[in-house]
Amino acid sequence: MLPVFGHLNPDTDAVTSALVYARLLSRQGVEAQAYRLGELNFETPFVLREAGLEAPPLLPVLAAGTEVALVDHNESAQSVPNLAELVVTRVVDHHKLGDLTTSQPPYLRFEPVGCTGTILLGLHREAGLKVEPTDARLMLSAILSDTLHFRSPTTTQADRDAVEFLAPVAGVQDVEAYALAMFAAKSDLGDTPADQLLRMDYKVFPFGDAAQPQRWGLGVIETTNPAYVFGRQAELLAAMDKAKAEDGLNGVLLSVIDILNETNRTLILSATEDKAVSEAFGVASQNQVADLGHLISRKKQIVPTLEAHFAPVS
Ligand SMILES: [Mn+2]
Repeated sequence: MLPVFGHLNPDTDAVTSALVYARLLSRQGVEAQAYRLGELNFETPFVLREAGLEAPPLLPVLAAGTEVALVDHNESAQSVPNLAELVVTRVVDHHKLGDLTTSQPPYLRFEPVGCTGTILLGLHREAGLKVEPTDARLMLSAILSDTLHFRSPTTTQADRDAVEFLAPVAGVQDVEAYALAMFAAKSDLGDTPADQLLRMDYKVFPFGDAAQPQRWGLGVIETTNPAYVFGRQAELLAAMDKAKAEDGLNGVLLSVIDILNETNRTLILSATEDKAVSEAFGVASQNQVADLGHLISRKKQIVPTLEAHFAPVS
């Protein structure tokens, strides 16, 4: 039974892509089982409930040599801690290639599209398999989630075409209303502890080179209610400080994305973060907040800019 899983601090795409890819593989004769690497955010339970599905189980500790399939990620810092001991046989992903190495020739499927769900739809077509309504809803939800319903600059025509195809198969008549319901569920954060809010959509990235290695934690809160998040600014800054120490990081940033207005205001923890952000983005912070304007994609805008900033000067 091939374990299939997405990244740590899973988002909707990480969870639904594991479910959809495991089912696709099973329909193609490769017995596979979906897992998740952590607790769900507030959006994914809504999606699973609408699809009539349970969350996949947490990934158990896997013995060295176990074959696995990765979806929606490929960097070891975002995966299971003992990834280096496992045998990665398949990756379906839409992120930049990181430090992945394998002991055998793997099946790799990377496409520069807005969502792993879009790639998975293509795999169904290539295999000549009819898309089941439940899988259609999962892929549709993931695309709406990852692209913020086409607001993100990561959106491609392939994502738009996929949504147009999937919505009727999934039985979703009003895509706009469904996307807004997903975003409302995601924004309903209640009294979730600040630590958990920080880690809900949080990834660690290596920057720089061997001579000056940097590890940064980059969190994102996508919300239709940014005022609520900024009401908890002090707690969130304390959580960032703690994460920085615990994970031995050089810096931590938390970007609060206003989904409906497509803006990014990023919390700045200390002088280190302030220096990096003002040099990399040309934006000075005020009261520990840097206004990054319409830079709402970590993948396409924040990470590449920081990567260039920390790149060794030759
Ligand atoms: Mn994704």
